[in-house]
Amino acid sequence: MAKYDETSIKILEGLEAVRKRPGMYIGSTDKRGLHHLVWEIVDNSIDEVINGYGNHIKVILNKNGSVTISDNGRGVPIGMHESGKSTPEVIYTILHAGGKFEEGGYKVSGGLHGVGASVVNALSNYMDVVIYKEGKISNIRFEDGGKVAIPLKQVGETKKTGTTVTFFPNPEIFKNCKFSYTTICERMQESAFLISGLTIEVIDEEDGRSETFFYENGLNSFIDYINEGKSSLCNTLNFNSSKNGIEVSVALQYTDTYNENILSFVNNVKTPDGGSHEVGFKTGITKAFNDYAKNNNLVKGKDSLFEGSDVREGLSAVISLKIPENLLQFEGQTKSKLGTPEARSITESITYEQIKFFLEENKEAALTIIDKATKSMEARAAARKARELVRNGKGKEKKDKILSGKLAKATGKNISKNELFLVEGDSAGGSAKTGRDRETQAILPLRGKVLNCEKASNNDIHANEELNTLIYAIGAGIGNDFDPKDSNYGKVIIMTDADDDGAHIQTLLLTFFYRFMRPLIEAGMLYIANPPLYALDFGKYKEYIATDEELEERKREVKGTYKVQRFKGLGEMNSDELFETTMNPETRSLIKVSITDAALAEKRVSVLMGDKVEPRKEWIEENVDFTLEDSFRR
Ligand code: 1YM
Repeated sequence: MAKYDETSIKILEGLEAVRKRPGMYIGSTDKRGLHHLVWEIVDNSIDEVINGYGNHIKVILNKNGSVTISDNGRGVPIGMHESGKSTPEVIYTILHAGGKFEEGGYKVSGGLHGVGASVVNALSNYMDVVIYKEGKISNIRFEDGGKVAIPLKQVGETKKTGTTVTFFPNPEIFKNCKFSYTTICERMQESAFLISGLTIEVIDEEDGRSETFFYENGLNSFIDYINEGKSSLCNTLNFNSSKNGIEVSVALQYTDTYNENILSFVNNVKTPDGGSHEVGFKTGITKAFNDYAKNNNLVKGKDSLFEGSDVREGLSAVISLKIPENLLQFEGQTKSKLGTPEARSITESITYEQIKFFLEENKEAALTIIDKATKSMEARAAARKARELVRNGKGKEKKDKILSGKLAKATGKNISKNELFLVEGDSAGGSAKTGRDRETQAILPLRGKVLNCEKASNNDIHANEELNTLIYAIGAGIGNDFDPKDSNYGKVIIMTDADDDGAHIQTLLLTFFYRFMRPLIEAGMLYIANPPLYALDFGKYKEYIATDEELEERKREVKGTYKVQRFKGLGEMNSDELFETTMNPETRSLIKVSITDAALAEKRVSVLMGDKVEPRKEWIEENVDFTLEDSFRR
């Protein structure tokens, strides 16, 4: 018995360590860390499916803020563990417990943290586990970060098998405990793409939304989804290979767009920062195209070799690897980049062989893609010449001419403090020019609609006056040459009306920045201004209000007489008002644009550029990270 107490104390100490340093186990305690809890539990269900048991996973966001995950696998083992505790108690309370509890199990999914269900338990107010197995329904409940509240007991009979886990995250640990339906759907959809035949349901009990993901054709379905609405240049190409226990599966297709879209996964978990498998894939493609072009006299001379980016224009690809645990290596702070060196060589050789074979067998598609790559190569050369001109001072005249009369420059020389406002319309542009802080704030009014960059090439961009002005004003190049360190401004701020038109212009600009100046977003230098929607006019002074909810709240609180003024556009504010509410660093609130996940953003940009207003609004709400710089408006 004494031994039992000792191990119990050790376990509680273990879970206590998780609570003290949650970041060590789940990366962070922000939105990302919160969702990590869900992935940990879902990964156990996915492992079960991959091992051949079950085909259905359900994720329910409950009304009270807890989340329930269930599967129809074998059910967590319910026997006694050698320690004298029930197996579920061991699984959910001992750190790093997992894997082989009965014969034949082996962990395939996860692998990034792989810390398991006990960490989720440690970081939850309660966790409730229901197991359907051996004809019985069994239940165990933990409270207060993993203390057994109700030991494992039978609560009924059943013919089903499976596991259901419900947990409520600890609000003292997580800054924000609200799960995002969209984030969960996105990840679950990805898992459904990667595991053909698996059905995943996501249900939001709060507002009744639900989604079911099921794909029969795995990676091919994934490519269809990514390329939805785009014109393809060839059928989806599909190949697999395995060597030394590493399995590689790839699906790819070219479209007539100009962007590259490569998604990679290891053991069913996304590797957003790529790594050795992506490097191998890219090298293989570049080699295959160059060899094919040389052998068929499609490029001349040693100087006109394709660069990688040339042969990836318009390419969508999904790369999925299965790597045994002993060969898994990850790099980077978030462990989101594959390091395993063997993954590179095997992915490179299979990609090279398959692409070369594909090009030889599909002459027409090959010529179309080679033609596209050749144009990209030529555009690269042209861009280099243009840059050299500017660098040698010859292009300066053109640049000054383009900017003159449009850009109101900031007088201050401290670039990191300087801000560029991109303002919708000449009238608001005028107010902004008058009201601004001349030392640090520059104004560039945008006339009319910005070019839709979703399908624009570098040449189209350079031919567009509006975007040219913007590129010159920022002064840090474009595309592969863009370097945020060269930016003339520390912040670039999009300032549009708070209506549908404004949202559209915002989207067009975000698309442009996403496609052609992505490092600016990654460096946290792109912002959206947040003009007020209303003012309460008390006669002597005005109070500005950002949202409809806030307006309702203030109406209830405020006594006395006032008029409600609704701002339809920036133009309705005079220059002082515009400065005070939207531009003054002391009083404004800015929204920092952040792309946590470039691949999803890519899909969203496609969604955004469609005609539907609703998904666009939802995108802006969900994606533009609402980290308000100044926490509230005065
Ligand atoms: C909603 C979460 O955990 N399902 C699940 C988990 C396990 C098993 C089946 C299972 C595994 C094995 C044998 C085996 C287990 N997970 C763990 C650990 N759903 C969910 N379904 N029999 C059943 O691996 O041999 C241990 S068992 F530790 F990873 F959590």
